[in-house]
Amino acid sequence: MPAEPPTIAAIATAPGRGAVGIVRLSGPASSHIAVQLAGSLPPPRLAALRALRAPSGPLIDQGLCLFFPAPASYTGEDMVELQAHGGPAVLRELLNACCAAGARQARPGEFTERAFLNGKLDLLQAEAVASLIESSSAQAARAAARACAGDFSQAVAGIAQQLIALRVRLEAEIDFADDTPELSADADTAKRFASLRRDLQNLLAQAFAGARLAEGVEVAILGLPNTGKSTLLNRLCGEDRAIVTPLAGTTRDVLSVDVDVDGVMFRLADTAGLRDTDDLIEQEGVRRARARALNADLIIHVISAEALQAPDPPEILAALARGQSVLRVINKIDLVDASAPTSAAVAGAEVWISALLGQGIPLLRAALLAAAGLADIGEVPFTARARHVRALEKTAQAIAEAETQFSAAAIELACEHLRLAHALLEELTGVYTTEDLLGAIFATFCIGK
Ligand SMILES: Nc1nc2c(ncn2[C@@H]2O[C@H](COP(=O)(O)OP(=O)(O)OP(=O)(O)O)[C@@H](O)[C@H]2O)c(=O)[nH]1
Ligand SMILES: [Mg+2]
Repeated sequence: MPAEPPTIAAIATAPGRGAVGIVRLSGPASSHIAVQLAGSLPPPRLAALRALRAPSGPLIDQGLCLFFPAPASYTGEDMVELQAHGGPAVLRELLNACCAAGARQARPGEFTERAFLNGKLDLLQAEAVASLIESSSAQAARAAARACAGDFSQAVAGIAQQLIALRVRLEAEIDFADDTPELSADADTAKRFASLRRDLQNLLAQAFAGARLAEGVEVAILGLPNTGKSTLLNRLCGEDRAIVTPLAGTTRDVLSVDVDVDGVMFRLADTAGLRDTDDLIEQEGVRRARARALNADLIIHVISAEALQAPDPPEILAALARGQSVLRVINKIDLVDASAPTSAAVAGAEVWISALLGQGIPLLRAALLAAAGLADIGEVPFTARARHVRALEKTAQAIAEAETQFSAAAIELACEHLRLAHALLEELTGVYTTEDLLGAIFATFCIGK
């Protein structure tokens, strides 16, 4: 018999003061602990008013008590919710009382981890719970709610089914290797490979968009000094955040500001102008700008319309060589004559703006979405994480490899790669997990979730 899990308790509502605050318990001793605090338990799932006190202690508060017997609860275990007045002292006292009565404080994400371990949610749904809580736009929240409800998991299951059908078919061929495979069966298998590849590419694109929506896009604003990088940052966030002066070399520290573009969070980093300099402080600024460029999902390269002939800084060439997305933004168009291309005249690769006057900014916002791979994506079907995108990419590689082997009639090798692809998908939904992976995932949750 496995040992009973400890009963855990946590304050489930956000820190601070509120009208109502909730302490919840999960585990086999939940009802026993709640009886010590509340005197008696109400019938399952019915709220009742109770005087709440520490075991044989003074009154802490009067509040509502709710009992959710296993398995019909969030975690799948017995759970109790105590709803009291939402003051930090009251809730701390209630939590202490739960611990005095036999509970231990929950770790971050431990309730959801138990829900996962008890089969209430798969791993994709569990991670979506955190994304839903962290959502900072309505679109991100809607997509996270769909992922919580299982939309992403179902899409992965659809791919897994196709994969299983293909494995069954190919493994049967190995078993009957002496019989010559029929040509029609081969053509059918090839078709199945093609359809699997196509569906997986679609899912990958959706997961990519979902991850960008949930996690935001890291953007580094780079360029030569005095091109208007800080002015652009201020324009995009609508606030006077970065210092702007006519002097080249004004910005030294990296300044990060979150900007919402159609529900997607762009984390813009204004950086020091790129140049060789003897100034020690500016040198450090340039070093920081380069470091920021390395980790950016997207680089905005700001160029002055007055100095279009200036060679691109080596940092930009290096970013392009690394395969990073670079959006060229020609700024200060108000200073050049009317024959210069206007923002509308240049499609895609370059955007022409005046950060000072606000010209071309709507186009720039659209170009940011496009450069981040989110143009015309419409409503993103579900949120995802970078982990999922990586796993799906590896799955796609394994399937491509299997297809190559199949075309070369190396059926056993093809099966081996399909087996790997299948294992990768199962790791995604949590059929197979390691403690390390679970630890890393749930540690990012808040306590009480
Ligand atoms: N006319 C015009 N001036 C601009 C525009 N954008 C910025 N400027 C001016 O250009 C100068 C430099 O602007 P900043 O935003 O500080 O430039 P920067 O690229 O951040 O400069 P460093 O931090 O020194 O690298 C300031 O005097 C701005 O007012 C623009 O669109 N049009
Ligand atoms: Mg600046």
